[in-house]
Order: sequence, then C-alpha cells, then structure tokens
Amino acid sequence: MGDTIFGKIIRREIPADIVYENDDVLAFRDLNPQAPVHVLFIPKHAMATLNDAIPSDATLLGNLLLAAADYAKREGFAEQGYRTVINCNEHGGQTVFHLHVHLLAGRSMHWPPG
Ligand code: DGP
Repeated sequence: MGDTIFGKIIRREIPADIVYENDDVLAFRDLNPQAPVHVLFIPKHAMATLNDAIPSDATLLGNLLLAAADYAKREGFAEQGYRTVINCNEHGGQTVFHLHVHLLAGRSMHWPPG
C-alpha cells in the first residue's frame, strides 16, 4: 500500500499525541475528535482497508481490539463504556487508507449512527 499520514506518525516524521504503543500497535489522539476521548489504534505493519485483511492478519486485527480494550481499562472508562469503529472505503467514511480502529468514549453514543 502507499504511504499515508499515519505512516509518517509511525516513523515519527510528524507529531502526534501518542497514548499507547506495543510491538504491533500504535495509538494516538484523533486530530478531529468526535468525543471527549477519541483515539486511533493502528497496526505498525499497515494494510489500506479491512478489505485487504487475509486470514494470517487475524492476530493483528485482534491485537488492535485488545489494545483498545486495554487502554479503556487503564484509563478507567471501560465499565462506563465506549465504542470502537472501523470505517471502510467510501460508504464507510474512510479518509485515511491505513487501517485503523477508532475508540470513542466520554459521552453517550447514539445508535444507529448517521
Ligand atoms: P477515517 O475517516 O475512519 O479514515 O478516520 C481518519 C481519522 O484520522 C479522522 O478522524 C481524522 C484523523 N486524522 C487525519 N489526519 C490526522 C493526523 O495527521 N493526525 C491525527 N492525529 N489524526 C488525523
């Protein structure tokens, strides 16, 4: 896949408010937050969209969700609740083509989404 702004964040070429990191996953605050807590969890080895995932990516995809839940527990809002979202392509509202999980928290979320 081509490089994106998130690749530059991984390589520390542009700044980001990084809140979580392990061997496979980096997480940083969204530039345009949609909730009091809005953090993006991205794989360090990127794929453009969820459509590009293959069975051998199952562990990586799971690690993204586990990292988000781990962060929610450590930050103390896991019990109150939060939302995780993966946008895919045009109708999903994806704008950055480096797969990412949005973690939204700190307010009540509506369903269905707009
Ligand atoms: P999506 O629409 O699902 O592709 O979400 C992309 C998100 O990435 C969007 O909520 C705004 C955020 N974003 C875009 N550029 C940057 C950036 O340079 N830094 C940070 N922290 N977030 C960014």
